[in-house]
Amino acid sequence: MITGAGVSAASGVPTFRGEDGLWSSFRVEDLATPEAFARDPDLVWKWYAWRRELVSACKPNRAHEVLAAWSRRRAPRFTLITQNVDGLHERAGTRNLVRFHGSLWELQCWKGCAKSPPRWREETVPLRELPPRCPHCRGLARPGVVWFGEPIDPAVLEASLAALDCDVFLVVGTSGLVYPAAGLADEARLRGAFTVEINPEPTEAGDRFDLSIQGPAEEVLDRLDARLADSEESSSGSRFNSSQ
Ligand code: BJW
Repeated sequence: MITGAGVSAASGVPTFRGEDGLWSSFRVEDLATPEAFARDPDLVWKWYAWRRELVSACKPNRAHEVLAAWSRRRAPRFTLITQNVDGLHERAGTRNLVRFHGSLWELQCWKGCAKSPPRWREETVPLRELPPRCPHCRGLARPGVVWFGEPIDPAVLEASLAALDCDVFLVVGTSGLVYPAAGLADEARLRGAFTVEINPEPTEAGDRFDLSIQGPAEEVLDRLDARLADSEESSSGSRFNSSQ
């Protein structure tokens, strides 16, 4: 399955597109491209520092909780590919998580110096220095996220493609406009998965899914979880009865 910003909307994390989305107040080209960072790292870091503070005050909602519970016990080959960088799936305890667009809570050396690891965790809020520095070369550090025009980490892409060989592929809370993430559901369907979209609004990708469930993720997933629990209960009940 894949999730997008809509999964965190009920936690108070703004989505990107739409009326109240981040891109209605900020220009992508000024903030979420390597060119923007090269031009004005202070501005880009102010925006990321603000988002880190905002997210650190948010908690996982029912959608994160249900998916975390499924990852722990319900589906044997469960993989959650998330486009979200907020860390709320991790905080809910999700297993087998693939972070497609990186994390707000990781940094990288902007120059990719030989001594620094590709990414390191930095969860201090507020950051001790702004813009933060690479601890190895003292050059600029950058947020460990994937900006427009940047490739997806090959290991992340490989893990994501492996997860597409599945029976059911859920697409939850994403506008499906950003590639290559948006193409994953199509590929899963080509490989034989039943694809299901969960979103309160119709999306451009909507007619490419086998089923679209219109509603907020935190409500739809809660209802699905309750249904699955009911059907598990009745099937274990019938097994018990038949062996009497
Ligand atoms: C609810 C809800 C509730 C509300 N419950 N739902 C043409 C074709 C193919 C590709 C391209 C193309 N033209 C340009 C490209 C490339 C570009 C791209 O896709 N652009 C499109 C905009 C056209 N892609 C890239 O650049 C990617 N890289 C790439 O292609 O590399 C190629 C390459 C190869 C080799 C060398 C070099 C390059 C990288 C994309 C990176 C995206 N990065 C961002 C920022 C991450 C960091 C950060 O957060 O700061 O990722 S942009 C932003 O969009 C973020 C998100 O992960 C991503 C997707 O957004 P998402 O999650 O779908 O959010 P929204 O806001 O769009 O939608 C929210 C949805 O929730 C809505 O539908 C609501 O209705 C719903 N919702 N409440 C459920 N309660």
